[in-house]
Amino acid sequence: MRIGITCYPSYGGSGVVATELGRQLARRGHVVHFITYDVPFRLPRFQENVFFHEVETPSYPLFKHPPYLLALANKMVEVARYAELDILHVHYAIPHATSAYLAREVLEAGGDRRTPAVVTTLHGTDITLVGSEPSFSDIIAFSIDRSDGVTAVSHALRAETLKAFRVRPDIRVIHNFIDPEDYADHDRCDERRCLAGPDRLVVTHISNFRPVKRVEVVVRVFAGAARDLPARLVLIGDGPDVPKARREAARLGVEDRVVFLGRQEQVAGLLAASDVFLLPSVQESFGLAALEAMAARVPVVASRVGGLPEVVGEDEGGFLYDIGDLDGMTAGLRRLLLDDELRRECGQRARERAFRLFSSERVVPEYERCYEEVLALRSGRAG
Ligand code: GMT
Repeated sequence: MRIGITCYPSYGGSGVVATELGRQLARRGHVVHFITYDVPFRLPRFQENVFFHEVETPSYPLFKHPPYLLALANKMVEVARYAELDILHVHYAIPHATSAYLAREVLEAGGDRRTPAVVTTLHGTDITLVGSEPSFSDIIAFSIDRSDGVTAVSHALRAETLKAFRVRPDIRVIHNFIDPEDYADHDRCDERRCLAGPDRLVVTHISNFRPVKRVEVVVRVFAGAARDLPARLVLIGDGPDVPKARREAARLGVEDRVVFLGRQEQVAGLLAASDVFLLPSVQESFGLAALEAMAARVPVVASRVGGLPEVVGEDEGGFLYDIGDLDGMTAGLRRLLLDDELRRECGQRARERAFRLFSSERVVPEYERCYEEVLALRSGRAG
């Protein structure tokens, strides 16, 4: 198939999933065209069957806000014609599904022989945070309904979407995935030495440091659990709440044991050099970072919210706690840090679960089936 993929190319789970999906599809013989405003951050320089088309948004003094939605729609039309796309797979309802709808309308109105089917994948923030914003809700619902196929990254997100919007119920759940090859056992001594420094244990957190991630809670739970232990907290990523995390570390007197690594493109090595992964978010439609940690044999301590129970499993890939239960979370982290055997067992179970339920080999064919079904439906309608 010839597949156009649009996502947010910046640091974030949805961009990672879209990029990895494109790479996997290309490996399986499909031709993939990324249509985004920048090269997706995990896209390597060159891969057979993978092409990149940059969306440029004109900025005239007249425009207070450059019209990205329109520039993207126009680029989608151009690429769909030139590459004869079968599928336009957009990650995020707004504005991507709206642009894709518009592009398809333009192609149909122009009498193009071939118009791509639009598949929209919901990742969460578009529904749980942005979707609750009344100024976007009508357009989100419309764009979901006008897609030829819709997927959500967890059952929890599907349920949340149907609760928040009056939209079609045929949203299929296709979980996010990891490629086990990226987590093959390597010698991680260098990363380990750098991360652990003089300490023995490494607790890791990865996010975009937005309020939904509760990075101050990450620091608080670490400080409570590891105050008297030879452990350090490694924070990976960047975002608006970095200063909050620094302040909390200073307030709790653990600033010399908290390391801010900033954005890192390849996290598999860093995760493999970690002992426990901490994710106390208030909302997480899936929690890709938790899955990546599990694949790297690292047990997860996280909130029991959104899609995290589907990913981590109760007591399988780690321990989950209700949002308000910070004492429980602190005790769970401490238990894992104190007990080497429990940590090893739990890490092993986490990896087995990640490989068993969320491997690319298992999940990517689900997207292929979804594409085939929407194409069959469209040609049925046309016939
Ligand atoms: O977590 C974020 O804030 C980033 C956001 C994104 O757009 O990349 O992540 C969302 O999509 C990821 C990939 O499907 C999920 O793993 C995250 O759980 C989801 N974030 C939230 O629901 C807050």
